[in-house]
Amino acid sequence: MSVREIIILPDKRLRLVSKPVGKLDAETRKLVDDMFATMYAAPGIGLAAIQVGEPKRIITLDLAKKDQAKEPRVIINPEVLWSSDEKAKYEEGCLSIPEYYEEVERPERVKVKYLDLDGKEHEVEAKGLFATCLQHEIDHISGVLFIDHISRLKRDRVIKKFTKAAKTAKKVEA
Ligand code: K1U
Ligand code: ZN
Repeated sequence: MSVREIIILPDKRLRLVSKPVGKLDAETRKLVDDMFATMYAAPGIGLAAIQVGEPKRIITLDLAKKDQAKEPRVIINPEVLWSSDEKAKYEEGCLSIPEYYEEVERPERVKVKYLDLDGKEHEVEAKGLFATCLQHEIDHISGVLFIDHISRLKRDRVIKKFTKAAKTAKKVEA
């Protein structure tokens, strides 16, 4: 199991639409293991494969609290079957936009169909933080970031800040 590097805004790969996973083979299992290692090390409660540079429709989640046993979930090729009209607001963060948090409004509940690592199909109705996190990760595999759900002014400001930081880091490297 390896902790991989998480790609950071404004990396263009974050805007890719990830491809469905075909074979659930040893390579897929290794990627999922690495995603959990990366997510727990960050630490985070969710991760999409594209955040470690792999444009595949794979998500890992674990919403267990610090003092609770781990509850790892793997969500492959998710499809949103239904979203509630009722909305909920949650202050979101993103491992690809470190130390930036903003309130986002999304459907309060969603019904999602997905495959597990054995290729078994599941349907889950999520609410609360689970629904928020699931939608945030499904956005990632469609090239959408949580900052796309906030005002243009705030989004432009955060993109500018991270673009400047990336340029400075490149200069220091050279
Ligand atoms: O996809 C990601 O970038 C991971 C992100 C998921 C997420 C968080 C909050 C709302 C929606 C989606 C994170 O995990 S950010 C870190 C975080 O929220 C957290 C980290 C440790 C403990 C508890 C929360
Ligand atoms: Zn994110």
